[in-house]
Amino acid sequence: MANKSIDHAFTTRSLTSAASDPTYAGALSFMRRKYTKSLKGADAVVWGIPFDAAVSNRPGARFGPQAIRRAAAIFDNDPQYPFDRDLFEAMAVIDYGDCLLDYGNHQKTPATIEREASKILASGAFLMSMGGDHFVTWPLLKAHAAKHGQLALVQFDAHQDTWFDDGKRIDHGSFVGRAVRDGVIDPTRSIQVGIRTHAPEDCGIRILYGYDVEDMSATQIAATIADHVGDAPCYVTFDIDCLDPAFAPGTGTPVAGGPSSAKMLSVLQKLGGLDIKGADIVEVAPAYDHADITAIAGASVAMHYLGLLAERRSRR
Ligand SMILES: [Mn+2]
Repeated sequence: MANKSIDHAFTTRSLTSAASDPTYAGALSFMRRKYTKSLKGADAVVWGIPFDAAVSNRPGARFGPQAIRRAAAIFDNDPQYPFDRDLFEAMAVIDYGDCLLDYGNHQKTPATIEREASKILASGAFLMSMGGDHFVTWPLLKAHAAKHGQLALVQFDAHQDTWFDDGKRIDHGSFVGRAVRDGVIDPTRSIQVGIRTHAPEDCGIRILYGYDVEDMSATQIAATIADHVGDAPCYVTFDIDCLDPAFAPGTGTPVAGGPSSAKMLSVLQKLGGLDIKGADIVEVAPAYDHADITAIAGASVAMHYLGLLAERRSRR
């Protein structure tokens, strides 16, 4: 048992290098990153946003960050597949904990998330957020656009999230339309992947529907995304309900006929050419999960974001 340690999340002094906690024990943080509210020296920040008051169907995504952190314990200190590297060898990643929200005052929620996200982004670190329902992406997009300008949105989702919006609603199904109308995202460079519902409007965003995704290979899907987004600064949001309920039962609004986790993780791995400015994973609701299927898929999406970031940094 050489070089073994435990509780890396609070015992480590370094923000880099893989942890060696046993996968079945030790303090949980995302991939055992150091838990800290200090942004100093962080290249990337993992942050939980435990909010699910905007759902149209089943609640429970407020437990998403906890479930994803726990599932992330499966990533031990071996090089992470498919990146074949210690993601933290040269990249300092912290777990910033969660966003504190007033569960009795939801109208304050978007401003709180935006303010806290802006604080993190001001440090220069990459922000990878864990929802929460999909409403949380709205204030996250605003914070990222304030720093980087108008963004292309790459959205993995069963739903377009362009339903009715009056600019004030706290609704997980309308943030995309709002982001288009407010100029936060450029619809002509944005793309939605895995859509299996029809909203009243597409807002000019390119859609790859669920059955298109079924017919296409991961390589074709990734190439279509890369062609459409081009060199625009982009934000990637992954609603876990993009996956078929067979691969992600633990979510609020499941829709049959979706892709596998293998296919979509493979797509993510191939997006290294994009100029990704921020990313999130949302809608993991562990109360409806079985054997951590959904939480593991969500943790894997998050790990892939960090893998792409580690690859990008090594290319510099
Ligand atoms: Mn969604």
